[in-house]
Amino acid sequence: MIHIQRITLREIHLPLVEAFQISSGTETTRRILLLQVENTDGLETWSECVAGARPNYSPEGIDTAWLAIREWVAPRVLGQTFERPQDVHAALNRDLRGNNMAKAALEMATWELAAQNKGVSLAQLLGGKRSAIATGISLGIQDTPEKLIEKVRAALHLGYQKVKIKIKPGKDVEYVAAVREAVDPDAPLMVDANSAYTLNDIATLKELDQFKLMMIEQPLAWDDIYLHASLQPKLKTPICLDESITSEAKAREMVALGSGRIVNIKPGRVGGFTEAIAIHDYCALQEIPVWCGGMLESGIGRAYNVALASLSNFVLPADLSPSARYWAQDIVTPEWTMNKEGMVAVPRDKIGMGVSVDVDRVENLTVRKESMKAP
Ligand code: OSB
Ligand code: MG
Repeated sequence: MIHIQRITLREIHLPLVEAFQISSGTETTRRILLLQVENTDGLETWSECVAGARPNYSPEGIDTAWLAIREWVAPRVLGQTFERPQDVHAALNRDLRGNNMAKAALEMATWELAAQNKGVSLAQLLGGKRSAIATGISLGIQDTPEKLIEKVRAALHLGYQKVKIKIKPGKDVEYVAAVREAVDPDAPLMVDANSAYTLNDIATLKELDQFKLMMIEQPLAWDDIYLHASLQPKLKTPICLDESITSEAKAREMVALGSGRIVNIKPGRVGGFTEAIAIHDYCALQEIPVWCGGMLESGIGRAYNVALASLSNFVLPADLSPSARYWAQDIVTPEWTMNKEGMVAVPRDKIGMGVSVDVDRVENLTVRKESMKAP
């Protein structure tokens, strides 16, 4: 039974090992919103709200998510009884629009509580069958093509099964051409534009076709489905939608219009696991491959992504780099690691998410804290 009595929000600051630049902004220190969620039966868990510091990826930021959780999300759940996490999802979506990352942070915590309650791993509760996840790296925009080549080579050497290169106008064809020239002609490369282009850029986007990219992620506007449908038939490279897929309904629009051929699923972006699984299942039926994206999560958010990526239609490598790629020290034990074949193990033999939170360290890193209790 899900019956939450207390939710504690905390903001921690974790410096990234290296700054991460995408077309819409740069992150150097991650401001992370964590939730500590206590059930009445003594079960307790942690979850992560994946919103960034600024609304340059989606309309949410950690400050708006904090407000949304305190004012609207938490009051719908605290002190109420739910049989299943899916019921929490339904309660959070009744007449409460958007705020998906705020909703997801709490909805996903209830899946973890349910896994602990049943004594199964989170992956098992979600219906995931994989025991390891093929992993890709996401490389931020670099100052020069030479620096990018160096990073791509290092990533391939570490065993990453996919290398995603962030692009923006002026840092696209030249950079990708240099990389393709420098690495194996079959090296698994893709690009992510984070909405930096418009239909006026078709010539540039078509030029990218020559580099045998696995896909181009979110070339056009962050909330667009319609214009991507006129772009996809003009490109050989499959379009993968990220920002635009905020629900199963959006995935249906993508398929109906032909706006893309691959979906990046981030549970935070879609309001949690219930919706993420619905998108996964729908895409499986439509033979649309999916993969699990990342939001520079700490080891807590990463645990939730690993569990989700164990589902069967997550057939392409996930943005699930190991802890050391992002942090000098993660906030979970054990830290997330990747083997030489580019695989991250799913902790299927542990109950729940499979890592424990270093609570003392989180306490030390906390810059802001607020608790909400059941009435
Ligand atoms: O578009 O996938 C994205 C990070 C922040 C915001 C958006 C994106 C990303 C990444 C990072 O690509 C992936 C990761 O967590 O390694
Ligand atoms: Mg993306």
